[in-house]
Amino acid sequence: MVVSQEQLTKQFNAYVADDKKIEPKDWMPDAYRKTLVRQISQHAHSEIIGMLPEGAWITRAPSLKRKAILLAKVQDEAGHGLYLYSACETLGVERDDLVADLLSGKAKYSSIFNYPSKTWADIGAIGWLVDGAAIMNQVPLCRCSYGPYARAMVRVCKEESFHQRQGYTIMMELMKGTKEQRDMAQDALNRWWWPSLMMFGPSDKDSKHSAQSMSWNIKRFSNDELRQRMVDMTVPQAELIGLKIPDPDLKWNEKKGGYDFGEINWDEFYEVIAGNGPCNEERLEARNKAHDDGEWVRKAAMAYAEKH
Ligand code: FAQ
Repeated sequence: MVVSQEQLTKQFNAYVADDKKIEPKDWMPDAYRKTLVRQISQHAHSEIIGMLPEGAWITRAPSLKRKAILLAKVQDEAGHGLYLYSACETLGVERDDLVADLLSGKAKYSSIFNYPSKTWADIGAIGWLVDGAAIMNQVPLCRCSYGPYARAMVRVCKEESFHQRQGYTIMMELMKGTKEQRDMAQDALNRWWWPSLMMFGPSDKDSKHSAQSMSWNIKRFSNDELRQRMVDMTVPQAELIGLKIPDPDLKWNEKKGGYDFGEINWDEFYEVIAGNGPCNEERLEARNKAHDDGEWVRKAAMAYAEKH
């Protein structure tokens, strides 16, 4: 029986409306597939590039215990990248092509990873704020309409919640320390706060994909809704350990039951995603070098696979 395009579209829309999962072999509109490839591949690239700012501190972490914890965390991020590339491949794209787009600078990855990790406190701030923002954004993605992405997110979120606590305990310990350590923690918060809020993407009025992605149940909440939740969750955590959020406009708003906060520097955000952030060049260079250095491993793995 030949099923018309119209019937397929109707069936797809009914699935989405009933909150059922779309699976790789199901029919889906081209634009839905394209959106998923875009978002999942950017997400995968973010996990891989995201290993760099923290990886730089593994050898410098202040104790063997902290080195082991950080090593495990960075390794988790590599794993997240791999689940995400696999989820993306179920949509009919080749991982090699996705990686090539990352290495050439064509593909986007999260703006946040283009900022430098200058001190040990930055590792606390990254875990607390960056993984915190990642969880806020990714818990709703566990209910995304595309099955392989949703399922990958379940495990990723469990691991991210460990990461977030790991970062917060670093900040907590520093805040119990000397004045120098407390200043270091505050300085890290000052530098990572605004870039962490930028992770949620442009404000709703400028977000070109949100409306469509929400109607397909890929995204469940808008960029601004999730950003507001992040602020509301994080401010009490900062206060509890004596840190000050670097925002003079931050104020509790009784009526809305959340914080009002200052304007994000959108010029900075767009510069960073256009490739002109503080570390964009360095990140791509490091990733290209790792890829080139690993060529013999890929060749050996292919030769082994061909033999068996
Ligand atoms: N950075 O219309 P929208 C992590 C782009 S994982 C760079 O709002 P959308 C774990 C966007 O792609 C962090 N580009 O787009 C970890 C689009 O460009 P395009 C990554 C951004 O897709 C922790 C354009 O702007 N998480 O941190 C950013 O509806 C520690 C218009 O934007 C994910 O990827 C940005 N911040 O909403 C790892 C989560 N924001 O493609 C290591 C999944 C926007 O048209 C260490 N992704 N753009 O050229 C999402 O939820 C969504 O894709 C958003 C953006 C919310 C990021």
